Amino acid sequence: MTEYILYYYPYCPYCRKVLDWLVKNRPGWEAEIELRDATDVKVMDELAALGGERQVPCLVIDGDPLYESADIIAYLGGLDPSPFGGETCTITQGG
Ligand SMILES: N[C@@H](CCC(=O)N[C@@H](CS)C(=O)NCC(=O)O)C(=O)O
Repeated sequence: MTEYILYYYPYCPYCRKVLDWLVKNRPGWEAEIELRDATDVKVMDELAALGGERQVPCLVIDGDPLYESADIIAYLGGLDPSPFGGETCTITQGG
């Protein structure tokens, strides 16, 4: 099972692009992707330690960071939609 965490800023246009894509294309995504708001400096520090860059959006896939909104959407678009709303992804808590 794959764990997904999306680091984002609420008002970042690149983050909105990813979130809007999810809303449109992956019903049920909220249950599968944990959101972490990086406007909290502790969360951004966590992302920087994990991924090496202080930039959002960043999708962390089983601990591996994927930066760049276009790359994130391309990655998500290549996934079989069935895990979203299905039962093959971990539902993470917190954030
Ligand atoms: N090319 C990137 C641009 C992302 C970007 O510029 N993100 C800004 C927020 S809108 C950022 O993380 N800035 C660093 C900061 O605020 O510390 C993408 O498409 O994801």
